[in-house]
Amino acid sequence: MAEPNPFLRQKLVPIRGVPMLDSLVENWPAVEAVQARPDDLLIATYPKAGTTWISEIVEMIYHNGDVEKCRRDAIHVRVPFMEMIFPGHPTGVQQLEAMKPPRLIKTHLPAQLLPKSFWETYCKIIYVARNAKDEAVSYFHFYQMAKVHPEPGTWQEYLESFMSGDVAFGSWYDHVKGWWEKAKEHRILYLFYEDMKEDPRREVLKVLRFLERDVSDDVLEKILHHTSFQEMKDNPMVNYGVVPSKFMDQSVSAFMRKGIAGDWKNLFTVAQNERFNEDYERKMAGCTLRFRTEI
Ligand code: PPS
Repeated sequence: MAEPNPFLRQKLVPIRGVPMLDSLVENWPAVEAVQARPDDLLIATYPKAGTTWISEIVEMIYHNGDVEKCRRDAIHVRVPFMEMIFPGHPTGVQQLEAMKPPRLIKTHLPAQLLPKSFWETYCKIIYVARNAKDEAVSYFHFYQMAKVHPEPGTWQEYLESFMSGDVAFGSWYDHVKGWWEKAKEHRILYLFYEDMKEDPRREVLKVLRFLERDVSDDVLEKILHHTSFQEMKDNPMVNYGVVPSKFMDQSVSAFMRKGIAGDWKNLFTVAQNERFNEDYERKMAGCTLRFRTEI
């Protein structure tokens, strides 16, 4: 009988108290030793916050709107996922080491686990946050299709895991708060998914200012068009269509699933919503962060 694939339906194990996919543990010393460069741009997010979207926007900015250059490879090759291990591929760390600067780097690590060289080099960081309810829904669908994760169980069971932070990369609440605190002292552009949905032009202009770059109006239009949900959904270089279905089964749920704010209303029951709100107030008490759960 064939051995079970160790990358499928992995268990979560704590790394410095944060639940992580089992496969990441062995590689952790290499992650901690990553040497950041001052010209790196780190894209940090909790999973499902709009990582791929902001990555493609920045790629388009770096390539002055040249769509063909942005189609040269899949997004996880162009913007290596620092702490990740894909079976049969170089690790995120190895990809970064082989990459020519300026590097774009993806991470889902909570701020307290970021390799210290990123703080020391003072490189720029873009953090994107998304409201907790849509996060829970998007992550639940992702757990079902991206089979590196543990089985999610029912929606009710998954929601409990999400609220208690027992999901890959840990607590959403701690993640958004940890990075919010860091944004007070580091060069971090803290963006919100809901703002990007509401007015992508305004948010891309913010990114341009932060990166101290300028593009023509034509290029800005190209960036907005190329990174619209529909364009990205149809683009195999960003929709993860190149990942084998045994790892990401898009027939279970598409990676580019709905791309909206407020989808949580289709899944949360009234009772779940009440319980979630109460728990949310407790966990976010004293924090100045404000999220919109619809736009
Ligand atoms: S991952 O796996 O953590 O890297 O996923 P991530 O890219 O952070 O998040 C995936 C969700 O972002 C939505 N998405 C978009 N929404 C609007 N516009 C654009 N262009 C866009 N690109 C990706 C994607 O659909 C996932 O959200 P859900 O709610 O599941 O649809």
